Amino acid sequence: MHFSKLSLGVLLLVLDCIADICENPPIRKEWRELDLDERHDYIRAVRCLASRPAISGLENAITHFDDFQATHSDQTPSIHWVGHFTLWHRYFVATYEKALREGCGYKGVQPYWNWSLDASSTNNSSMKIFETDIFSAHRGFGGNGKYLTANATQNPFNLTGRTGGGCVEDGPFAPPDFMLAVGNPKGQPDCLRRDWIPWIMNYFAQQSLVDDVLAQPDYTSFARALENIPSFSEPNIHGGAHFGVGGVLGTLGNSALSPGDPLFFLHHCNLDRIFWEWQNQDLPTRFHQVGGPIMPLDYGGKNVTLDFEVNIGKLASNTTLESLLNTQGDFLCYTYSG
Ligand SMILES: [Cu+2]
Repeated sequence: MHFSKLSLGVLLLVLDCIADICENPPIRKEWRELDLDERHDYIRAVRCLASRPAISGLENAITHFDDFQATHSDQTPSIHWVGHFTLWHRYFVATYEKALREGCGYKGVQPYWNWSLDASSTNNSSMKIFETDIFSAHRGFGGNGKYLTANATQNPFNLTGRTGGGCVEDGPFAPPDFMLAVGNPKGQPDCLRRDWIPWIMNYFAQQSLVDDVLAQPDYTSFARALENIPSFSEPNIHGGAHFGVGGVLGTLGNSALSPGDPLFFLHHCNLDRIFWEWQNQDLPTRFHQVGGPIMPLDYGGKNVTLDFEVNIGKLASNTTLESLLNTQGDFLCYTYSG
């Protein structure tokens, strides 16, 4: 009798575990694969997130959308040019997607922007990359800001070819409806800004550069190729949308505050899709492989391991790198359309 009770308990436990396994993963899609209603529902949910109260307790965070910007800002020095860069951002985007679903009734998936589809491989100064639906006022996230001059302090890398810097003036994220409190003096939120730089966008978003990253033989070299060096003398696919869209004065070009532009999540979702595609070339190995430095750019120093813990503050619980490797495991549950 006692034995059978125990067996029943074990059986229920096993059934419970099976129920947790990701059976029908939501399929994340490219922005253009979403129909107009799906796009508007995503935008509605992002705006809803920006109307819900903050939970992070971080400085100047007023809304739950702010929480994400503030959490990234808080950790900026320890999550870039490190071995956990890809997995930290994977967790961050998945948590944002969850917040849209659970906090704002979003029924769809986290979309990505495959910028390689829009990049010109023959003309770096082409503006065509900015004519894509992503920047449409009605079918996307609105366009560029007005041109503003930038002084040497604002533009330490002396980036050329800037075209904006002012507030995004059209679409769903224009002021005064959508304002950013984090990183600005208390009580003085600023608008979302964009500062398109065509040559960076076209050059860094090339499919050939993505292919080079995908050809890397192991996690450490993959992660390093994705971020490359903190300089504009060599291209890197991570920097493409950051500095091609955000430029010098734009939100997405500010390394700490970049998640203030809702496009951050479509850009990083695309990088995650590239990571997923790379993993899919050899899943048995790449579900169990991490590497790269714990400290930024410290390639001779201590490396991250599978049990290395990442945290995204109060947005979600701490977790290990290992738990984040499988997008269809018992921790994360999603896949990509291609
Ligand atoms: Cu980041």
